[in-house]
Amino acid sequence: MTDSVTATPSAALPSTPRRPWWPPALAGVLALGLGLAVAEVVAGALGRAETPVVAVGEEFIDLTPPWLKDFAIETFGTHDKTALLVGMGVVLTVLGGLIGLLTARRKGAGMLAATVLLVIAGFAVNNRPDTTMADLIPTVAAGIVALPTLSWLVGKATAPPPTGDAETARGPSRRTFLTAAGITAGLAVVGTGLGQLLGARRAGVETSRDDLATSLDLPRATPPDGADLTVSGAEPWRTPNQDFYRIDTALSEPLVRAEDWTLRVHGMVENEVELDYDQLVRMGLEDRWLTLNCVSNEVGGHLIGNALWTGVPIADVLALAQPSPDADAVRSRSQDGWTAGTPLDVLTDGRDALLAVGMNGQPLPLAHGFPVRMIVPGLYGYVSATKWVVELEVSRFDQFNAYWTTRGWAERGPVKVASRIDVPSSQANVDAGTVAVAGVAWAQHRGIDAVEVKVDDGDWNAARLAAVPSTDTWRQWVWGWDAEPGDHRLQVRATTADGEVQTSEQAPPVPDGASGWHTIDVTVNG
Ligand SMILES: Nc1nc2c(c(=O)[nH]1)N[C@H]1C(S)=C(S)[C@@H](COP(=O)(O)O)O[C@H]1N2
Ligand SMILES: [Mo]
Repeated sequence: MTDSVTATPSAALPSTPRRPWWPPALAGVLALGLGLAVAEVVAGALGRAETPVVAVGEEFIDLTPPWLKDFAIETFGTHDKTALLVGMGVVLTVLGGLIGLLTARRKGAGMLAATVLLVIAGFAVNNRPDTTMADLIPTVAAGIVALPTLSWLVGKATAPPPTGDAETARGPSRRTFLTAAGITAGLAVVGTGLGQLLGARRAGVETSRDDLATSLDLPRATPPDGADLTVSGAEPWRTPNQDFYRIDTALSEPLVRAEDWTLRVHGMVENEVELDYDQLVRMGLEDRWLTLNCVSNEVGGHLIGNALWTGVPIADVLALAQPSPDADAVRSRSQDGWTAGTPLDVLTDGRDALLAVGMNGQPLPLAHGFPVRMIVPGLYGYVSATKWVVELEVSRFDQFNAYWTTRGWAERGPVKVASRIDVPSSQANVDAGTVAVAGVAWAQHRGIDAVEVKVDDGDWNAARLAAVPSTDTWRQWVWGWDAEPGDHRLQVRATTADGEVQTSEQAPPVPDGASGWHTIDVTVNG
């Protein structure tokens, strides 16, 4: 068989021309380019900033050693970012070309190389501060488009001539490839343009926020004296914005510029009111330390944070509208249609329930409800802390359901008294001797009067409490444990200022918040 083939006189076939290298290389470049363009479109549509290209670029900037950064800034000045993007373009072109060539020789290997490249980009996205799983969607979309395109286009680039005629190297199959390549390139260009356009919306909101950072004159968010015990390993009393837990149903953050924002107050009111951002802010801003927590927080969990919020009392805004005496609830609605039902009396009983515009001395971050959100001390977030709020409807609880109350969660959501051990950490090994046991306790708007720690089956020991500016924040505590070698169990419980001792009864988060004592096991080395 082999013999007969090799024996075929070469004169019987036209000498097979060496296939040119560039079509599969071009196919690789275009497939990668289209994938990245799709990522731009998807990121733009979702309002996500982290496209694979942006994330890899940012990781590169972060990983650049200082000498190279200095060199780049010296050489390219303010064009250093452009230089980086051009450099990335060159690298991506070369990589795309190599992947195309590899795919032409060994398809599996080429596809694998392309996948590896996208996985690396995925890691870069994931590594950026502030990203969530949703930020990976553009990169995944890039893969879904780039891989089949690569296979298809390389196939066209390497398709054998339909006849043995050498001329066909320039014949129909080459033309088919060039058409396919042209279409891919066209789509990539259109996609990139569309992505830029969509991304501009987010950029507009970020600009709006940046402008407020200077014009709002927000306070410096320095914790009050004595509030932070600064025990090593414990969570700081003030939660930095980038560490503040984020919970919402929005796949992409609603994008609302402060200039475009309005709040409508209506329903069972004497006067319907509509306020824009400037009108709201001119009503007078107040700064309040408030602790916000999620009803889904498990005992010992971290869906809780404490920040300095700047905003206008909700009661002042409601007073403009004059709620009817028959009303007992306010249904708030976000720009993306999420709703919460809050007791009207809670909003008007004098507590610091705010329409917040600032968080820790910054305009609200987009993820935390820019430009305006609600925050109500003493209630879980799901019944009170509406982000991107645009509407307050004064109503009655028997006349509506809110987002989570139609899904099995309680209609009212007062915060349950709770406490947490931060140090030592669960399963820690510590040395015998005096060990600082420390953590936080909270019962917003009632206040914490005592925290006690129990070791194994011993007595309750009173912890020392840190200072707090009001009853509306969590309170740090510390207790010096004379730790003896062996395995031990630590438990904590808090008592509110109005005398409620935290129950040991364990309840899951559904329907109205978890309860039970935070319990950890530690080993004391002999
Ligand atoms: N628009 C909107 N606001 C929302 C939510 C949401 O899904 N959409 N979730 C609420 C819940 S359940 C909580 S616990 C808090 C969390 O606020 P944070 O993400 O700023 O920590 O926001 C509340 N406000
Ligand atoms: Mo929540």
